[in-house]
Amino acid sequence: MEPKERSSDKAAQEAIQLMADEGIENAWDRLDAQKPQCGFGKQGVCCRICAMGPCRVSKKAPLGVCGADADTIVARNFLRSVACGVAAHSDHGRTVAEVFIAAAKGEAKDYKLKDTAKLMRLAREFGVKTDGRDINEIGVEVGEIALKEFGKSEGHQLMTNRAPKSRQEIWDKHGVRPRAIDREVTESLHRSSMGVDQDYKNILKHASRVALADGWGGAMLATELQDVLFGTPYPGRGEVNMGVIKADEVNIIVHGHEPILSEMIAAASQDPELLEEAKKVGANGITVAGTCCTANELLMRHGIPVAGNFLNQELVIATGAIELMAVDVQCVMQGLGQVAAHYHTKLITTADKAKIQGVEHVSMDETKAFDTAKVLVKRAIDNFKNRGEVHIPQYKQKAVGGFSFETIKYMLGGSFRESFRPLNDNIMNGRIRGIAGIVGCTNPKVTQDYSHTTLVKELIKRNVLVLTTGCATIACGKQGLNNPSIALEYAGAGLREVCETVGIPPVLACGSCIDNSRLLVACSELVSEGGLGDELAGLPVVGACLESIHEKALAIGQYFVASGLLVVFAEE
Ligand code: SF4
Ligand code: MSK
Repeated sequence: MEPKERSSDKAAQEAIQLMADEGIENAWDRLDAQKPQCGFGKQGVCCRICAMGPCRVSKKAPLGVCGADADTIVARNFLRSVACGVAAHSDHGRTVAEVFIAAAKGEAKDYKLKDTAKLMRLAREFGVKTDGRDINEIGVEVGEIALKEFGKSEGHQLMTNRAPKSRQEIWDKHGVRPRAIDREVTESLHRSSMGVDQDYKNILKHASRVALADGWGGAMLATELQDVLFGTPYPGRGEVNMGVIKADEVNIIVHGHEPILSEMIAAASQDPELLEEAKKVGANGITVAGTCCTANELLMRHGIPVAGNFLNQELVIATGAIELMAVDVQCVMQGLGQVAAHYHTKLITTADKAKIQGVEHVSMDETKAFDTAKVLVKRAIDNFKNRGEVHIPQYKQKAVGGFSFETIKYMLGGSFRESFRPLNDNIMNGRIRGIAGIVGCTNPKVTQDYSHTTLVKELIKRNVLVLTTGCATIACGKQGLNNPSIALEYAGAGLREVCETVGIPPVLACGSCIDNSRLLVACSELVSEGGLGDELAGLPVVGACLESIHEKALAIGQYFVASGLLVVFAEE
């Protein structure tokens, strides 16, 4: 397959060709080697959850050994996938909550509670007393309440109270309002084990409940606590695509999801002593760039450049210009090890729960976060001398990121009257025809980025405001769609007029996978602002995930569905 059939990103096409010329495999080559992929697995009708199986149901053998039919097997597989996605996001949230508490207690001295205004809002929401109390004392209590959401023995997820009353009533009526996050994940595994829940409707109902524990639980907590810890994103400029890698500097790629370490690596790269060290080895500076959602987190808060999305992770190493890649959790391909082995790139895992066989591990200890980051940056500097030939595809685009819920509200209404009113009014008067959340991954089964960017262009042309998260955001960024001056050229007259009046681009980069929770809060605000109906289900809002790969994307899709929103989902 030609590089341009594999990716619509010109930088990626160049790197794919480079790897082919050097005989180095990437995800597309491994996909070719896997073909034809299993048809039973694709339809979800293969069950291997007990030792009487694996059972593959077909016309010839329509039931598994236990008697389970196709509906049960498909529903169980789906529930397990959603639960795994929820576990991934929520474990991320739990890690953030632990660091948050440690920061508030002064045990993780390199982290501070930065956005104290947001902390106070959370405190009020959680019923934490604030009068006359020290900010860190409030932080400890807020963090401990957040941490309890994962394993509390009674009550429902606190954040579900943010949804419109009408939606809460629907959840209660159907018994799907989520309890403790861990409980919903555990119950998913129990229900889907052999001989338990064998009514597909009942199984799918629990898929909604566990997914809601993510959207209005684990992921939402992760976003809120990260905002307090690292600052709530505000629009700022950055650059996107492999052209951000600098031939004359030490380059470090941070990849994965949790900003706990990447924030520190970004800070350490500015350390005067380390910059001096870089000079000594002949480099003009230190560039830190991100891939995947770590990139979104850093772009949103610091304008740190983005080197690419999921399918770019192997390609950036093929530039020959990456001294070190530090990875934490989620969406990190094991294939990185063999690609890095062809170059001088030092690949290092940092999360104790996510090691790769044969890859060096440096344990991230939040009590010594900055020191750990400095060690990694120094390793990168020391590796600069080992560089061979460098081929950096010279493509990059300017982008504006940082559209948190708070920012959108502020920009729409202004500092004294921040509100969604102008958005509701412009939807009601027809200038804006609706809102679309374009989210999710990039899958080698389809031409990289093509579906996301084509859909976004078509939507804004038809006056639909677009909000993006995850790798879809980076896909848009690579094609200039997060650059207001380029994106406005594609926008229809009504949308363009509103965007120019308010000062927002027609495509709003809203962050990483966990930040889809920002979209839920925004939808609730559309309802409470009035004029668009009193339920999430009635809103002119759609979510689309067209290049999905990860179980997290299924969890996101399902919590949007269970929140009453229309979702379009595809993986090829
Ligand atoms: Fe087969 Fe039933 Fe066991 Fe699944 S649970 S592997 S369908 S026997
Ligand atoms: S990184 S889950 S490939 S969006 Fe969040 Fe990208 Fe999907 Fe991973």
